[in-house]
Amino acid sequence: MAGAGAAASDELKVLGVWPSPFVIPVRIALNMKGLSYEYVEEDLYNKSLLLVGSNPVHKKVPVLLHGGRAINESQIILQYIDELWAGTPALLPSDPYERATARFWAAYIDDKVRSAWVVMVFRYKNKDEWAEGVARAGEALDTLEGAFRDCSKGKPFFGGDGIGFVDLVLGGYLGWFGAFGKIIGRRLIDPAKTPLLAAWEDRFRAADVAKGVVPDDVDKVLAYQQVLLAR
Ligand SMILES: N[C@@H](CCC(=O)N[C@@H](CS)C(=O)NCC(=O)O)C(=O)O
Ligand SMILES: *[C@@H]1O[C@H](CO)[C@@H](O)[C@H](O)[C@H]1NC(C)=O
Ligand SMILES: *[C@@H]1O[C@H](CO)[C@@H](O)[C@H](O)[C@H]1NC(C)=O
Repeated sequence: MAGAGAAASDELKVLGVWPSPFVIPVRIALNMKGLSYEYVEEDLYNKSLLLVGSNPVHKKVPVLLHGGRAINESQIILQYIDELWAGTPALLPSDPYERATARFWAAYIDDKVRSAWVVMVFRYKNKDEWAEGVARAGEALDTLEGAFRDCSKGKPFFGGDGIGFVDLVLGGYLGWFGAFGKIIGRRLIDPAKTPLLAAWEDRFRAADVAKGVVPDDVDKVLAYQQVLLAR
């Protein structure tokens, strides 16, 4: 790697917390690109000096450290990775219109799914508000069922044959969706209502690059939620 934008070394480090829907996509993207990286688990209630020093404005994870330089914000990190390690597998399509479409749906997820997730995680003790969060997630997932039909064109992922940008952004939530599924007694991505997305969920979870990154221990996620609620 050369040029003015090049990092001083190729060392990669991810600062994260294991159930974070924003950290998980970054780790899977690095796996997809075949890049090895050091993963540093943060305690969000006692942040490391490295995190505070790397992202002093937000002090949020994920942060990708590449040769000691910080890149912040999950979707920006995904684009950085895709631009720097261009080529196969690509996270974003090469066609500008298709790239715009992928960014549109990623932004939609970051708006509608994230806000419903925040309610489902943090308003758990207010049953009315919580049910409203589940309903709002359902509405967003209905919309995403149509997006999946259009984007995938009959292929397994939003990105086509392989996992892409939109898959990663939505896939980051699957650990939490599993936990909410245990609470509501059915899958949050309901196969009866959104069969394409339900089948997509199964494929995403089964991908080698997602193994060990997407949490599959529902009780561990629910225990983490209790820690968050206790603070
Ligand atoms: N927009 C950010 C959101 C990141 C975010 O909210 N991270 C949470 C963990 S899930 C965090 O670090 N929270 C710590 C804090 O707000 O103090 C992204 O996409 O990276
Ligand atoms: C906070 O983290 C530091 C190391 O980063 C550790 O030495 C200290 O014991 C931690 N404090 C608490 C209250 O967990
Ligand atoms: C990362 O965040 C810090 C502030 O927290 C900012 O100064 C820096 O420019 C950001 N860098 C990137 C590449 O996101």
